[in-house]
Amino acid sequence: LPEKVSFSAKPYAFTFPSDATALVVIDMQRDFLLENGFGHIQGGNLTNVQAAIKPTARLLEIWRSFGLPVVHTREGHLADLSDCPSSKLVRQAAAPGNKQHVQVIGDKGPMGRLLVRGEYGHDFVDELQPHESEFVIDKPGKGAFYNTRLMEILQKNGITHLIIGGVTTECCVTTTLREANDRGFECCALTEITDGYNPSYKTASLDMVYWSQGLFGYVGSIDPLIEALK
Ligand code: TIU
Repeated sequence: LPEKVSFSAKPYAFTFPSDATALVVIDMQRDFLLENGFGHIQGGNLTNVQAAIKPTARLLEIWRSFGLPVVHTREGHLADLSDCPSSKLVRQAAAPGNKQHVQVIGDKGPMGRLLVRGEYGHDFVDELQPHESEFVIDKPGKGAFYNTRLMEILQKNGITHLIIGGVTTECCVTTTLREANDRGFECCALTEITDGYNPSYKTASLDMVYWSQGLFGYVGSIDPLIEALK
């Protein structure tokens, strides 16, 4: 690969150093993507988030073929929930009379205890399992920098630029992108490899990233990136 790779994006081309850029895949876990997972139980529509799996696998395959770094994040909590603030637990408690929203973090679902580390539902979907050499960040919050070693790992590996995907756009993806931007990383989200539970939230979230000459970063597409990597 050339020292610098550039591809068209909004608000203008994203240029990244090929030796200092990581692909960050946020929370592609069964609990957010599959039926009877945490997101589904919360009322999330799975159609769009599931559509992000294939393009993510495609980009990962190409990214890996160049030996470039990959970070996978996983949202979840310790078995005793001591790392889950009450604000997060309470928010997701069932409202009286609300049949849809009946289970909270730590409750037992068909894929194990919801968002609890080590449970089947907490792990990545089969198509997007990390490789041995890749980084896995277990995070208790929406943002991947809060209470994790992500900053240390990126710095240690000389990473300055991030290509970002995952679920959900409106929640953990853009929270992480905003955290990264505050910490000095140049960030580009890719439309096809991120999605959420509400199409209008995805659009608004990504629009907010790049408006005002790239307020938080860039938004691009996988095809121009893949073309630029050839
Ligand atoms: N609730 C929701 O939309 N998402 C999360 O809680 N986590 C992530 O976005 N990964």
